[in-house]
Amino acid sequence: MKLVYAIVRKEDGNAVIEDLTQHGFSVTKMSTSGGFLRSGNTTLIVGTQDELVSQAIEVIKESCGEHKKIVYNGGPIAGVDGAYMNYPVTVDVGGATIFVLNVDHFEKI
Ligand code: 2BA
Repeated sequence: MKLVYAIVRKEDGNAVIEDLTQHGFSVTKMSTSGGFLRSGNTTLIVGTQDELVSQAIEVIKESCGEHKKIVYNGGPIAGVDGAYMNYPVTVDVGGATIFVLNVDHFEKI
């Protein structure tokens, strides 16, 4: 058995939990903070059989893997007649840091 630790962005946490649960994985969510940015993130713990680890990682990747997103808050630029408008910018969002650990013993009582 393995324990998968996935550190994801706080805003991605619920979606990843939902996807993992729908695929039959049990998940524990912890509210954590990154040591570098000191801002909140979410750490998910998934205990699963060895042969299902790659599927769990695939689900996490599908749900919150790094991707490009177009946002419209790149800052206002001057428009005609003194009006201001936002312009679209492409940003990288998502991503996860994943650790897979061996489990020596597992039981539910
Ligand atoms: P990521 O490498 O994607 O890491 C995101 C979060 O995952 C980290 O948040 C931390 O909570 C966790 N994490 C990553 N690698 C880990 C490890 N080896 N052991 C334990 N936890 C780990 P933060 O620490 O707030 O880091 C946020 C982002 O800042 C990192 O994104 C990375 O791009 C950058 N970063 C982190 N440490 C850095 C450093 N010493 N120098 C420069 N950039 C750093």
